Amino acid sequence: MLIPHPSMLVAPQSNNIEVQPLNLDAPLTNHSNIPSEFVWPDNEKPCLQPPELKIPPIDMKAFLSNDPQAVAKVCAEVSEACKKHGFFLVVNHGVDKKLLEKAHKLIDTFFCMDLPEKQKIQRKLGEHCGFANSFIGRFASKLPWKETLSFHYSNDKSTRTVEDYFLTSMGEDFKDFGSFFQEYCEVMSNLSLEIMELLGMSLGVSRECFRDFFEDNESVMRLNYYPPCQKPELALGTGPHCDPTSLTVLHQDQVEGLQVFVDGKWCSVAPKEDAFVVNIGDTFMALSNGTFKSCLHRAVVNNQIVRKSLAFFLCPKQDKVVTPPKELITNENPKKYPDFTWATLLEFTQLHYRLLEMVTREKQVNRWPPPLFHGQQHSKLSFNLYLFL
Ligand SMILES: O=C(O)CCC(=O)C(=O)O
Repeated sequence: MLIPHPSMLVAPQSNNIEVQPLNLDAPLTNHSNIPSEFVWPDNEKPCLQPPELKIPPIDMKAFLSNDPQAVAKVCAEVSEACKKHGFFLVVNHGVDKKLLEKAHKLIDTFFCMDLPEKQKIQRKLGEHCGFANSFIGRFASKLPWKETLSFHYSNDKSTRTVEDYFLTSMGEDFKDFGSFFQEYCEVMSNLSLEIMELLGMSLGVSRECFRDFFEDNESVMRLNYYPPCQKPELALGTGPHCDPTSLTVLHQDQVEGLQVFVDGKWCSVAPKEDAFVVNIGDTFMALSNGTFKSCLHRAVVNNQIVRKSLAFFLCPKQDKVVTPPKELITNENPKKYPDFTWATLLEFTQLHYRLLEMVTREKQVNRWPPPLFHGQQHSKLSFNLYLFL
């Protein structure tokens, strides 16, 4: 039986975040069609059985073993994957299976609450934290078939950003929820810093170079919840986008849905319980002076079961200047992007999301730098951030 999620039944509003039921007088299950706001144009509709992307499982234990041969092998694999498409898996990462199981359970706990409860932390226009459903108030078309809960994490050990956020906005009942995700983010931050060592070595700079850069990271965590959709061939859970952040460390449940655009076609990334999916974001692409790619991806939905994913988006401290290490700027590979701070890029994503609709896939791949950094050449550039934040 198809079970629509009640909070999907909300209409987009243009100037405020109040939600109104869509004018549907019967449950969605009785409708042969989904609301038109969720229907994607023909040229962007999902392919539900794409080929699988063969991405290398990167053995973190081998990397951390300090065995020179094992390290060299892992670095070569990462380098190849990141130059080609920017996606890889990490296995033997040391993250406790129980932590992941609990995280997935808590996603259910949160998203299965009644809508008014979740709306206690409804994300407001212009903000990137809180609960969002149907991206109300932002867009009137191409809505993602999902709900999300996003929050900030700071690696400044004197703060407990996540715990405080939930305690303040949801009350005492959410203290444990907040402290659990505080711990989850700490674990993700540590893993991301290890991956940064690996990326540094794979790029031929020092092991510490990027680790040090991200040591005081101010990152974003997002829980994605995709209810079943009776017309999965018309809708998308997450629209095509590249992450503007630096590195994404994602854990998906056992339900297929993540797709990556590689070699001109959409490919699926099969779920693997013991692995994290890691992808390069735009900010790291700039830090690597364009050597490593930030890749277009999206998530499709299905008509049977809920799909869940947990995404940790590693970001630099907001005022840090993003500039590649000098070893990566050469005569053969001159500096590709102007320096910027993550705060500026974040502001850009908020002010100008959906400013530029992508015309062709080719343009999407060449979308950097955003117009903000590139004078008035809007027509030549495309920067697809609108579905990210
Ligand atoms: O759920 C997924 O697999 C992808 C999620 C994603 O791309 C995002 O949250 O930005």
